[in-house]
Amino acid sequence: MTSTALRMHFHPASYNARRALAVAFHVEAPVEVVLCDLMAGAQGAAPFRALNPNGLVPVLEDGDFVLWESMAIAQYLAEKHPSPVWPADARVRADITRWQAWDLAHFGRAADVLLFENRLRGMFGLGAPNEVAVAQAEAAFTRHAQVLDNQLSSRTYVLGDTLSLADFALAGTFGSATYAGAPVAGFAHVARWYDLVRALPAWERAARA
Ligand SMILES: N[C@@H](CCC(=O)N[C@@H](CS)C(=O)NCC(=O)O)C(=O)O
Repeated sequence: MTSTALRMHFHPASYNARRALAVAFHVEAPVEVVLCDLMAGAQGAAPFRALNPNGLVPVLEDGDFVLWESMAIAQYLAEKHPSPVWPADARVRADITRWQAWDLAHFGRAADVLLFENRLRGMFGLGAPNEVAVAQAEAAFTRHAQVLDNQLSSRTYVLGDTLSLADFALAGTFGSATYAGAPVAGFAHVARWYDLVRALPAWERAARA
């Protein structure tokens, strides 16, 4: 195991970055947090674009290896620092990846629309929310949250009794959705689970970073 310090480009308002940093803390990766000042536009500057041409956080630097996309970062860190959140079993890994993919394709997408319409538009002077887009995203979010709530109705964590990268993935989105004013009420199992994940020392530490 290498002991080279990793660099995580991060912004405290980003739940995608929080998810990746929480995993880093949880698996005890030696990570240095580097602020990318999104409010000042640092993500658009050439040095950052050279790391991530998408201009988004998080980005992980491990020596000359540069990785963007929070789910990929989480898997990479957990692979390098073995722990129960990313066990070797192929089926468990596929199950985790399933939920990460579902988040990116469905759950998180609905939450992102609401984040843009309800929060970012106002923040950046982009006009009033598009009511049609909000209604569609709320309906999609509700449908997807129900899937998660059903999954958690008989499990402590998303996969079962054991915390995994799936929990970090989905808790990041749920946190962002809550901030975005998504219809998060009425999903009792999700609420119980989210409180559990938020109380993890690694999550709390990432939330304070
Ligand atoms: N799918 C990416 C999404 C990353 C992303 O959207 N990051 C946002 C913050 S949550 C960002 O950097 N936004 C800056 C911008 O849009 O200019 C991931 O999971 O890492």
